[in-house]
Amino acid sequence: MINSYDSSNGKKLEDMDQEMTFAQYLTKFLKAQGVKYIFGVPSGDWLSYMEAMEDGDPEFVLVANEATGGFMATVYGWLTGNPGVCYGTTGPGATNLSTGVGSALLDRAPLIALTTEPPAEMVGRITQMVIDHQTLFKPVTKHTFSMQMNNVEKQLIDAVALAKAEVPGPIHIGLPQGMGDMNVTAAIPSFIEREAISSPSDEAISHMKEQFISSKKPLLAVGLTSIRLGLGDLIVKIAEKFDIPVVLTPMAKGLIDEDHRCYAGVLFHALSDIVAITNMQADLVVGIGYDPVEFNYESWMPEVPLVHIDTTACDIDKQVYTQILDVLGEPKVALEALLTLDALSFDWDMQALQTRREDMFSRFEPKPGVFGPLSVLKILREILPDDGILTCDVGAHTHLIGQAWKTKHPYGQLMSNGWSSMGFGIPAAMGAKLARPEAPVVCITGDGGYMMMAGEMATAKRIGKNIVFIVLSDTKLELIKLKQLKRGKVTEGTDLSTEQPQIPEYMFGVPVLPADSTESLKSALTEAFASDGPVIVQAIIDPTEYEDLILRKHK
Ligand SMILES: Cc1ncc(C[n+]2csc(CCOP(=O)(O)OP(=O)(O)O)c2C)c(N)n1
Ligand SMILES: [Mg+2]
Repeated sequence: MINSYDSSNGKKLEDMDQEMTFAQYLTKFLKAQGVKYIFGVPSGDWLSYMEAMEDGDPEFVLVANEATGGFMATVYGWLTGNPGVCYGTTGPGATNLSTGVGSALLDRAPLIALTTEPPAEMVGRITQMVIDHQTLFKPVTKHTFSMQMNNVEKQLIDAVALAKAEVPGPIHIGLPQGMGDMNVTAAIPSFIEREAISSPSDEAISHMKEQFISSKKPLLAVGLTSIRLGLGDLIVKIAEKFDIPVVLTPMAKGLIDEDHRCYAGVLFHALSDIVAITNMQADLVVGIGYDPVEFNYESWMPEVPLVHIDTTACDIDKQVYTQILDVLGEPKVALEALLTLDALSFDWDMQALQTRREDMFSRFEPKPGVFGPLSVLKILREILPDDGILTCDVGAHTHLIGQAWKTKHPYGQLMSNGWSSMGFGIPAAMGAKLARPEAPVVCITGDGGYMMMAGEMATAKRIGKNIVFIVLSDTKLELIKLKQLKRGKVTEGTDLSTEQPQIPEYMFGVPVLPADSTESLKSALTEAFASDGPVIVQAIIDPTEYEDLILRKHK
């Protein structure tokens, strides 16, 4: 519970308690926590908070739909480690916001969601815009509460500490109507550090070593906790020292090079059946920061023992998987302990692994004469610098990107594979650009996801920075269409239009460059990345490549 956090974390910045309005207090408090932006759509009650932000620190970023505010705050939270902050007004503002806030829950980001809450006496009565925000946010947050006027400092310190603590997630704070203008007397705390993670027990470490030593074919399965806790170097060292394969979840891409001799592929996405050949040979799985929110262990793991190195206990069907060792606590301690073992000789055929890897990537080479998603990925990879960030949406294209895209650094590829909401990619690119202004940022979205978020082109225009949005225009909700095909029954509801839509020159002031061939895409992307502002590249693609590559077996 929230009360268990110690308010002495976050010492007073300014010794003296000061009197000011709550709106002024909240904005000063957030600034001291490294919060540079609040994403949302305003309301009458929010005006006092915007007045308090007049010096632009933090800055209010107006979006077209509050869901975008939640997605941008999620990505901002990932990339900075500080809570991303978003706002929505009473009722419909809050429901829109909740779609983005769910991403912070299931994609694991520290986030503070603010809403203007109706007065307590009106909840349950029939009144314009009024619903119960506490009930609304309960299933999409780590914690939700209504702000009280007494001891505001402790309430906010606890909220930030809880948002950042393992596993990070969203906290919803309902701001009672009219609170912004009320006076409070409180001090501004300094930066609140993430709560330290305790070390795993000696007993768990020694059992882990025993299991590792006695296995013949251990497999490292790496998930998104490893990105958050910066475990990449240690994981690569272990893989190299013992010459063992590594599989990743989609959100862990970037932790090990796709050309590394120990790399076995990404779970769940394209050509997962090739990755499964490696998985099914393992006689021990060592999950490292493996968060099953992306893909449950039992969906791909052979029935062998599991060592789960993470900050939280393993979630798996314990009737089927009976030999599970949780090594809970700071994963670095467990990984360093593995590295102290003498070099061991395992039974993996690393030559065969290389052949499988090469075979997999050769199948991502575009076929001559076809301009499909594979050509888009190939050309973009040639053009995007290594420090670039690619965000993507949710659809058939995500399954391809997850496996085919070569990711040059952690957080180099951003996707929502826990919440998996269409509409994520465009806001994610804007959040990434604000968090990392020096990095080139590009988004790939399907046309269905683009339709959900087209109004955000106005947001991108206002932000004014160079972001390239590639829309894969295949006139279909292709992922669902492929699922229809698999069932042998194509029914209605997946054709977005009967023909390619006319491409406008501008979308809310953002130029749109069409591309329907390798050459036109190359020149459109070159022009787009050279621009000072946002640019849309609308790629008219043939989607037939997906059919052979995605929705394959995992076991
Ligand atoms: C908000 C939301 N609604 C519906 C879905 C289910 N869904 C997953 S992928 C998809 C189709 C996406 O189509 P598009 O954006 O065109 O991408 P494509 O599959 O064509 O690459 C749908 C409807 C979802 N994940 N999220
Ligand atoms: Mg589509």
